[in-house]
Amino acid sequence: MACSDSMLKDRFRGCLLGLAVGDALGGRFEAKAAEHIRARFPTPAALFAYPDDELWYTDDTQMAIGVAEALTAHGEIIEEHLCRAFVSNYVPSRGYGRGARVVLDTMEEGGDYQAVAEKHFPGGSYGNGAAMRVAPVGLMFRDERQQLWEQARRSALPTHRHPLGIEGAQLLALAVSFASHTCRFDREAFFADLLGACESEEYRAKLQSAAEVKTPADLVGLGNRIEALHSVPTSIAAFALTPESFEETVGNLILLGGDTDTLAAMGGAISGAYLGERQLPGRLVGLLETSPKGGAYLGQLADELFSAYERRFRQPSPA
Ligand code: F2R
Ligand code: MG
Ligand code: MG
Repeated sequence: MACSDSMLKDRFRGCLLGLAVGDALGGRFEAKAAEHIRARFPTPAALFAYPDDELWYTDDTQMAIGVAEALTAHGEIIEEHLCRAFVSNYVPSRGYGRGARVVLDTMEEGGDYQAVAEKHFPGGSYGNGAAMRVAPVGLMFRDERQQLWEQARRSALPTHRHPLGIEGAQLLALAVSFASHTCRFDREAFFADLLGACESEEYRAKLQSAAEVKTPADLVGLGNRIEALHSVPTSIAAFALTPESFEETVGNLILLGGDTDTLAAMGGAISGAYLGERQLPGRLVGLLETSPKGGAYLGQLADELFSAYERRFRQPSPA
C-alpha cells in the first residue's frame, strides 16, 4: 500500500538514525556468541534497556555517512567522489573489515585501490561491507528501481567487486526502498519484490527461506556472519518478522550473535525507513555519540539527503 508523502522526511531520518542505533548497540557485541549475549540479555527489551552511556557507532555508520554525503553533494554515485568521502571519513579504529582496510589504505595513499579491490580476495570481496552502508542509495533512488539497482552496484564497487557482495547491497537498498514506500507492511509483496529482483540462485534460495521465517529462532538458520549472503537475508527476514517494532527487529538480530553490529545496522535501516524517526526508541537515539558526525549530524544529513532526493525527483510544487 502506498503511503502519503507527509512522513517521508521522517522516514529518511528514521533510516539513517535506525542504522546508527543498530550499529552502535550491536557494536558492543560484535563477534560474541548468541549464548553469551542471551545469558545477560534474554530479550530485545532487556537489551534496549541496558545502555545508559554514549553509543558509539562503527565502520557501518561511518561508511554510510560517506555514501549519504556523496549522494547529497552530487545526486548520484560518482566513484571518485564516493572514494573521497570514504577516505575523509576513514577512522580505522571504528573496526573495518580486513580487506576493506587494505583497500581504504591504498585509496588514502592515492594508490591503485581498484586493483586491490579486485585481487585482495580472489574475485573481489563478498563481505557485507557494501550492504551495511547502502541504505542512503535505497532512499535516494526509492522511486526508480533500475537506477537503484545500478547505483547500489556503483556504491559497492570501490571495495566490493564479488557478485555476491554487490547483490547483497542491491537487495538491501531495494528493501529500504520498499519499506520507505509502505504504510501497512505486506509481507508477501515484500518478498515477491525482492525475489523478483534476485540475480543469483544463492540469494534466491536464501530469500525463499527468509520468507518462511515465523519466529525469531528461525532466523538462526539464515546466518549471522560477515559475508553478505549470510547476513543480508537475515536482516531482511528480521524486519519482515516484526515490521511494527524497531526494538524487536534490531534486538532479535543482535541476539543472534556474530556480526551483530552489521546485522542490526541493516535491519535498523530498513525498520527506520518504514517506521520513521518518530517510532524509533528516542532514548537510544539520544544516546548516539555527540562527536561532530554523531547523532545530530546524522539527522541533519538525512534532511539534506531528503532535499537532494526532492531536487532530483520531485517537480517543484506550484506556487
Ligand atoms: N571487521 C569488522 N569487525 C571485526 C572486528 C574489528 C576490530 N574491532 C578491530 O578494531 O579491528 N567489522 C566490519 O567488517 C564487516 C564488513 O566487512 P567488509 O567491509 O565487507 O570487509 P571485507 O574484508 O571486504 O570482507 C569481510 C570478510 O569477509 C571474508 N571475505 C570476503 N570476501 C571474501 C573472498 N572473496 N574470499 C574469502 N573470504 C572473503 C573475509 O574474511 C573478509 O575479511 C562488518 O561486519 C563491519 O562491521
Ligand atoms: Mg562494524
Ligand atoms: Mg560488523
